[in-house]
Amino acid sequence: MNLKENIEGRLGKAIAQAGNEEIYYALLGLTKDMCKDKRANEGNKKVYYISAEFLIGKLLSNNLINLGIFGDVKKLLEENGRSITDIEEVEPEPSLGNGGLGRLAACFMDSIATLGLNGAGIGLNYHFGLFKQVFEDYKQKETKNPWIEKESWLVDAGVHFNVQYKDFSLSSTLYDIDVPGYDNGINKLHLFDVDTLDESIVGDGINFDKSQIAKNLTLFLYPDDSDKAGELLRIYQQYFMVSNGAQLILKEVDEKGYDVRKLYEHVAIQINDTHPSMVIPELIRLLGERGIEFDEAADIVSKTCAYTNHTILAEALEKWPVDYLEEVVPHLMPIIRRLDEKVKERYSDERLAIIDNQNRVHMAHMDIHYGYSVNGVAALHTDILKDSELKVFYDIYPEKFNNKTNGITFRRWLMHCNTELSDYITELIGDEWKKDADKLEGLLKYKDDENVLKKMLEIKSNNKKVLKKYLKDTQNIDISEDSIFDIQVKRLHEYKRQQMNALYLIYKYKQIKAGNLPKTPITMVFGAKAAPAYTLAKDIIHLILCMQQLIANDAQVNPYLKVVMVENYNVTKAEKLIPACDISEQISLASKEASGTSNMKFMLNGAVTLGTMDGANVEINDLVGSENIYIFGKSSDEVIKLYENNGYCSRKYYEDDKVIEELVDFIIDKKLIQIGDPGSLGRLYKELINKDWFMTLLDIKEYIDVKEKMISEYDDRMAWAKKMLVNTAKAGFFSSDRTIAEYNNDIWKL
Ligand code: 26Q
Repeated sequence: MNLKENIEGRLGKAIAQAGNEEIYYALLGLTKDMCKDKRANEGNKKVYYISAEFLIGKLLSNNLINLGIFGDVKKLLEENGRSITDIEEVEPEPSLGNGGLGRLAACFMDSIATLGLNGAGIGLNYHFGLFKQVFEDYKQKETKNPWIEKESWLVDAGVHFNVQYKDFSLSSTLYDIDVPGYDNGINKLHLFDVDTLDESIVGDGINFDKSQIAKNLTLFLYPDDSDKAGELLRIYQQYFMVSNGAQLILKEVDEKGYDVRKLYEHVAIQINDTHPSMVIPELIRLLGERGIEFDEAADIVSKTCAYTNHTILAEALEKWPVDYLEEVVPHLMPIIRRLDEKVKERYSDERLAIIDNQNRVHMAHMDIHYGYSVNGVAALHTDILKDSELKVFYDIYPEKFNNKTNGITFRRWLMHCNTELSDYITELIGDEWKKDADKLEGLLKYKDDENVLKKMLEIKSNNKKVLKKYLKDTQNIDISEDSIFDIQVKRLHEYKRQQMNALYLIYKYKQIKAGNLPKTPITMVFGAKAAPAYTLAKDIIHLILCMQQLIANDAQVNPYLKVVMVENYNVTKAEKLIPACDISEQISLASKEASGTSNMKFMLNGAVTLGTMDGANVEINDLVGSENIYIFGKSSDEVIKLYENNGYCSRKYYEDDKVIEELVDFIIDKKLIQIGDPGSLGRLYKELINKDWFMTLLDIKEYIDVKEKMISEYDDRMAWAKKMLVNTAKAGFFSSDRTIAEYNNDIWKL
């Protein structure tokens, strides 16, 4: 049967006669059936990637690409007067992640399958996801983000487990999502759900009774943990994820007839940050139930589990009070205590303890002692872990530490989101780059070819037009494709310094008011969700939204400067924003951004980075060379020293520099107070002067200078296009296929 007959058979009518929804569901069915028929990736050893987040994005187009029929489907739809873009609109985006860590897990799923490796993801099936962000009164409000429909990618696997808590147990159902590799076999993403979930307990916004665990367990990712009930709920969730995961792994090992005493010969478990760390004591417990002595069980598990660290922010490293664990998972505590005792028998240094002297369990410490690999996610990040943050561990286990610089899947982040550039690259250098990303370097031979450079600019301009229409349709905002698109999209956090970008915005606004007009107009785009209980992050969003309003209503300024804060930034929006970007904002305080991955996506799509020497920016800088990137700010060494000797005082910067003072003061200028909330703006103003923990004022002057230089150099269009080309050409290193090959060679050894 040909494609047309297949689809029309599912529709029961001609494609031309069907609605977009009908076509979407027909293609969903077709794709799922094709996955069913395809070979599964297999092998003697399997990796399980356990993660609280899998930010997978919409799946239809990517699955069609990986199955090799995207082009045919697109063409067939066009022949029948339909467009794949309209069909894509119908698909809801699963909201199973927050930011980089979750999107990385999704890219890794794609690459593991694409390399034909035997692997699976293990996570939770949150019905309302993280939350949906809406703007009201220039503030972020949260609502639930339902995404599961009757027909979806989820397939009931018919697998059920019991998970035991202190006074009750919960039963689970496993839902699977197929992950087709690009021109390779199929893997599975396993998402566990609790059978007793009750969606109706969610009232207005995202509030629900946090004590009703059986009903609330898989409602939300990262439910509010600002009180004890919230923290307990997070432990309930984490244990549900790892207990189901561990039971599934042992079930598969049994089915294959492997010896669990040799678990590590058949299984590698990658622990994605500390959220799944309880898998270690849980596996030891389950091996104990099978009659394996504690020491041997601990040894087996230690040879099976590997840990990835994604942050050096102390506050994000999980430490659970012993009392809380006793309340939720008392059967794990004797195991954790014994693991801690064994550590303390060998090492007297308090900093190495699993249970500290305040009776808190350090999840990362458990991972490092009882895992066989510890990796950071960019070269600089791993160095900082070794030299400072985890130095005491590196001193005793140097052989466990390794770096795995993050990557992104080029299927989604170029072939799918930027078809025109992708096709043009193929026209120039052939399509080997799709399987061997380093081949992109072949583009370098065109770096002085005017026709090629012009074409690059034309494609960028086309992508800007697409984004322009999208923003008009979705947020009723007008922007110009002839302006510079300057974009910062990522989780909202002080260390990422969206507030510094907002201060630049104030600077530019004041410049224009004073008659210093930019030669080319500038469009500044922000996209970010703030954690619901993170007040300052919400204050920063408020400032940006107030500036957006102020500028939109100022006829003197808005021909030259526009601000767009994209509502509910997610993967789908990223796919529209990234191909249209000129300036990629990667401005975290050096030493704080473990890697960043949007920096890689922007680079691949021909944006030029404006950044600090932080995370993977350092590696981007090394690859493209200083003429193709704009770097500013203090180095990580300098910043680390400032923290060590309390050497930063923001007030001094504020008081000693007129320009800085004027920018900060504008946050509480009456023009903004009239639009926004004086309480929120005042709080941010005071914070910047009195604390500014992430040193915004330290780098702001240099940031402004370098950004101004960058904007002026944009006008030399040919020189700029060359930078674009070099960035794309050098992005091959950041393919997640490379990252996964390294994980496999160095850690998993499948
Ligand atoms: C911790 C405790 C309590 C509640 C929540 C959390 C929590 C939740 C999410 C801590 C961390 C996260 C997410 C972290 C994250 O996304 N990290 C990013 O990981 C990317 C992939 O490695 C890196 O590129 C980014 O630099 C890093 O910020």
